[in-house]
Amino acid sequence: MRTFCFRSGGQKLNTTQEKPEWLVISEEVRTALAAGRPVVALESTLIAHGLPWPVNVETARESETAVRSAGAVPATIAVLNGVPLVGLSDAQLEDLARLPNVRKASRRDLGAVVALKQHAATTVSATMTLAHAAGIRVFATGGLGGAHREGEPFDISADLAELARTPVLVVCAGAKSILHLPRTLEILETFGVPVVGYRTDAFSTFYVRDHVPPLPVSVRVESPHETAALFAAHVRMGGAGAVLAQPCPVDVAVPAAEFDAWRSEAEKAAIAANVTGAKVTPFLLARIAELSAGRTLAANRALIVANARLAAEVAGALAGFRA
Ligand code: PSU
Ligand code: MN
Repeated sequence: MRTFCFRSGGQKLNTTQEKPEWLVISEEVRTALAAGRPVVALESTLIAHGLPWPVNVETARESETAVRSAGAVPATIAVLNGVPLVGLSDAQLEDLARLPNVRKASRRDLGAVVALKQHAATTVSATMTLAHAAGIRVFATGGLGGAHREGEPFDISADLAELARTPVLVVCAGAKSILHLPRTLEILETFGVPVVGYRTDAFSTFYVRDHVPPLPVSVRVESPHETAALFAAHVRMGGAGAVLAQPCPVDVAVPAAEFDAWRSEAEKAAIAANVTGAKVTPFLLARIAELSAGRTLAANRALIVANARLAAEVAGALAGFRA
């Protein structure tokens, strides 16, 4: 059997068959992968922890629809009853959006939630791990995790470490504007992760489009085809993850000055409430959504869907770069 290998850190991705037996891939996703058709992974932490009901399930469904309209198959990823699933059904997606006590799992938690038969929403890091195991190369989310500004200085998202080791292209609106963005970019450079600006020279900063000063991307591309060529070359030469950063849709983006006031207020509230660890990001996002009277929620939703659409276009272009 002919196999196509994408090497990274000693890992080998076999994009024909032989999926690991511990992973459950939906029929539709399996068929698409076997036929070499484009598939886009979607994460579940933004459903369970990043957005409130019912915006969460609506956003998840809109993202899946956007992927399909652009000619790819969506594969929303989560762990239910200890089973890692690639390609949730609509009922599973709704369960995940409604369940109150779903664990937020990054890469380090995957073994635990499987062994203990728990439900878990997967962050960027855990979703990349499972997408890669399934043979999916493109993944869409809202904003990356990164280095936080306040609190514990070593609170640096596992998303960054995952990008260093797993060959998946993460399509996002850059990193969350609640983060220390220059530090986040420095860490990505240290880890050898290309930060690709989609039709922009400035790194995207989630809800905000006018970050001052503009932060540099490592390279700019103009099309899905250029993105696919870049990512294929990166992986062929032993690279792992890459970031494709697209700015938030202009009609819903929030001005930096307004955002900064909400952010610092939310940070103070997090410190006062002693919020640490994995709870920091969901807490800040929820508080900022309240302070902005829902404006950041609308922006978050729109940017997630826009990223899903772009990811589908890139996955289509990447289908032409197999070997
Ligand atoms: N994008 C969003 N909302 C989110 C996230 C991404 O629009 O809630 C999630 C992703 O799952 C990402 C996580 O991995 O936030 C980062 O969490 P932490 O800072 O704890 O690593
Ligand atoms: Mn963290």
